Amino acid sequence: MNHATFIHRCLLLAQQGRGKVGINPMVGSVLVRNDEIIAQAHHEGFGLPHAERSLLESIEGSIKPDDVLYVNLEPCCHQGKTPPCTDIIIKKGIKHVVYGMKDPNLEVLGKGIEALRKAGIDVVGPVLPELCQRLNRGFISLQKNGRPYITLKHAQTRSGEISKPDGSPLKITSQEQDEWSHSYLRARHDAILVGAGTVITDDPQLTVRLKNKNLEQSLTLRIVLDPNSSIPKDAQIMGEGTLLINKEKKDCDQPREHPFVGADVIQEKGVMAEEVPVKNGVFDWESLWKVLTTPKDNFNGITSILVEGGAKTWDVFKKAGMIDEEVWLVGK
Ligand code: AOF
Ligand code: ZN
Repeated sequence: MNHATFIHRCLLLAQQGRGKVGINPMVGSVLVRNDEIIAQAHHEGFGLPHAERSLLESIEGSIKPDDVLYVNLEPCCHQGKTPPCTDIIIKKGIKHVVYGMKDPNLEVLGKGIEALRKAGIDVVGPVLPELCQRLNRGFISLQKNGRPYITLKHAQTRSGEISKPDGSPLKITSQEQDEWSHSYLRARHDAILVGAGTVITDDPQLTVRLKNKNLEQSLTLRIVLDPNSSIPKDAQIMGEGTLLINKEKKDCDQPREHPFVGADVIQEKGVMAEEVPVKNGVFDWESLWKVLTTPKDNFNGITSILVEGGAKTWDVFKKAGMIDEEVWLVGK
């Protein structure tokens, strides 16, 4: 029996939850009998049943003593919005569980495994922990650091330019590089973040455009740090799936309508807007993370951000040490 093959399969399933699970982890699970997958499921969305529960509830026949349940994250043993997975695993008579990584959530961490072992279940793992951790780096970051995982993406020419001398946009990257960054950067983060300056000069769409149409997913949130509500209301980015972060009204030097675009436009275009206090000239990080990781209405929160610029925004993140990974795309 090759455990790694089946954990791989769990990871593929888990990814289908990207952009839907909010601040929860992406989790996939398969049930294996005689080396063959006989059932599979993934965590389909925030507040919805967990992968293992979905899988076990879909099984009609009885569980056999040699059946093995695979899951890329340690099964939970706590009551959250959904009941503990360990309960249904035990109740259904599963005797073998293989997991990919421990759950960093302190309510679970190791206790899920313990509960299963206590019930006489043979538990094997971690299997492929690095790959499992890579997929759920956002969830891990949120659990451990209280903030999303942050990747900075830079693009510059070989001689170091990021725009034309007059500040107007410069095409830096090749089509191949663009395809790579859509598939490997934009599609693998919950949100893409830019500063207001980038929206004003470049008017970007910030959507995920994938060559393989089967992989198309447009659930990536677009965040604009727009303290002074200065982006034009007809910017391409003004639409559903965009969140504007504005200064609090009391921090504004001049009285003005707030947010600038007006509640009517926000509603008409389906844009979300939140106010975050400013401290020492930048948004207060803790308040920003709270807004981005607290589910509210239709927003389930995010756990990873791709910071696309511009230079001022990169600087603010770097100076504050709010950075986990940096990618440089160097054009001609
Ligand atoms: C699993 N399988 O598919 C997921 C797990 O509020 P709840 O009930 O959705 O619980 C969320 C927590 O449960 C989350 O923080 C993480 O610790 C675990 N997620 N566990 O066994 C799953 N999504
Ligand atoms: Zn669970």
